Amino acid sequence: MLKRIATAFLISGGFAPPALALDRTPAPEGAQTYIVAPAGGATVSNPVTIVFGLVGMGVAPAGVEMENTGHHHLLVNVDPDSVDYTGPLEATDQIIHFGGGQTQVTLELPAGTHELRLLLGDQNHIPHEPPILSEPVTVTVE
Ligand SMILES: [Cu+2]
Repeated sequence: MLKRIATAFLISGGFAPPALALDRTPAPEGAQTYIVAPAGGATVSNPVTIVFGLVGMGVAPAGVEMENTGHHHLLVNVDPDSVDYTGPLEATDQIIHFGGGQTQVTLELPAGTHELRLLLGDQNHIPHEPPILSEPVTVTVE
């Protein structure tokens, strides 16, 4: 725990009062998330159904504290290096939360090529330590 606070302190590059720091949840060994569908390189048309896969953990809604669980976030054209893994994930057009515990979504994507990833968050929307981040899947929307 001390190590985690120290890491958060270093990454934030400033003063982060430990009393306010939310601990990151340790990821169980071997946990992985992945995009089941569409397949990488697929050309698809709207609406696009994206199916979320998770092994080594369970899905639980946001706000539910249960060991070895989390909820999915879909990253659309997000550089994973730009994500702040030390706190709650933002909710944007490109970082979509599935706090209800959903395991798939059907959505409209603009025509063009998109890079999709899944990132699991804990009950507080904070990525696990280490982050459970999928490999990217690139799709082209007609
Ligand atoms: Cu979330």
